[in-house]
Amino acid sequence: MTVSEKNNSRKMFPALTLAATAFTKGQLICPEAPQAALAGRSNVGKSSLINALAGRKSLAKVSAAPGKTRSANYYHIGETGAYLVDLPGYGYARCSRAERDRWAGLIQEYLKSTPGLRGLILLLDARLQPQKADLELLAFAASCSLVVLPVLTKTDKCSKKEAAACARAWGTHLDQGSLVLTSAKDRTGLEKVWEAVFTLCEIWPAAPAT
Ligand SMILES: Nc1nc2c(ncn2[C@@H]2O[C@H](COP(=O)(O)OP(=O)(O)OP(=O)(O)O)[C@@H](O)[C@H]2O)c(=O)[nH]1
Ligand SMILES: [Mg+2]
Repeated sequence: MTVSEKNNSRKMFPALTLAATAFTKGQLICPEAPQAALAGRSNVGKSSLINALAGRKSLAKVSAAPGKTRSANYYHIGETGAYLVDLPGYGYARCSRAERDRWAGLIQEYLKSTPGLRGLILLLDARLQPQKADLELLAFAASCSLVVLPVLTKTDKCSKKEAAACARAWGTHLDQGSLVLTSAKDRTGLEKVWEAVFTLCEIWPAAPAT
């Protein structure tokens, strides 16, 4: 992508602002409001993708150590009334059993009890074969009849060949054609993710003035 393409793509992105943080099921908000949520294993790059989508460095907290996001974080999408929601990661083996159960309970409750949820953006590491925890979440999403948008992350860290092999491996579990390849680092694929969010939430937000 050229510098001018990067600048143009930034201009079309709406602002994201933190609206609410839910550590417990009782703190989940706005179940009826249109929203799309980012889910994926710990460390896959959910919060980094939120920052890249917002064009901000530290809107969402990012860490090289897994288990950084411990709450469901709701972000306003511009002034549309719709939300983008950053969920805690799952499958992080090194935190306590109680903590893992709490996060899984929060994610499942959010997915089950949010009628406004228009789609789940499922983040998958472009360098890895499908993992058990990913397949479990995919099955859970199917049991809730959720639309899933699969997104490969960290494509800057692998070759095109590796990312294509990962996409093929996912082809037996989901519609390979709908996979979006992204990198929060070099800003690949962000327009496609935003377009999918706009379509899912049926919004066409005004871009912030630059
Ligand atoms: N090279 C590269 N690194 C990335 C990318 N996305 C995320 N990372 C790195 O991966 C690590 C984890 O990123 P996070 O965004 O915190 O991951 P997360 O999925 O929100 O993690 P939890 O909150 O623990 O569930 C950080 O060190 C990021 O800098 C990417 O596209 N490219
Ligand atoms: Mg996070």
